Amino acid sequence: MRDCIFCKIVNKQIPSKIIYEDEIAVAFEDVNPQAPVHALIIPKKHIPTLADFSEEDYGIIPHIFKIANRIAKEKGIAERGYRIVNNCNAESGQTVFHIHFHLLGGRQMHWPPG
Ligand code: DGP
Repeated sequence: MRDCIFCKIVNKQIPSKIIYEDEIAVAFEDVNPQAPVHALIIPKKHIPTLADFSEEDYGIIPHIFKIANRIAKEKGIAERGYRIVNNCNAESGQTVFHIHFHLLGGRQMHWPPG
């Protein structure tokens, strides 16, 4: 999608620190990290939110989780613990409308989230 910032990252039209990439997904460092490890994992396909998934899109989810676990292991946080977050639509705090999963770790997390 032309005006989507994450599509521009996928298409290398704007720079990002890419950690992982395959034909389905890309993972890169969040520009405003909220933890020592803060990656965003996104499908290359432009889907605005989880609520916009069609039946054919659900296969992306296990793929994203597999990438998250791989990155967590590479970053040394798999045993300590990590959190995966998806914000869906305005009340959750979603600001970029290309679905993304936050992988956060490297510090003590709190519950409930704000
Ligand atoms: P959310 O609130 O769930 O929509 O999170 C959007 C995240 O995207 C937020 O943590 C900051 C990050 N972000 C926004 N623009 C950019 C960008 O241009 N590059 C990178 N690397 N991250 C971005």
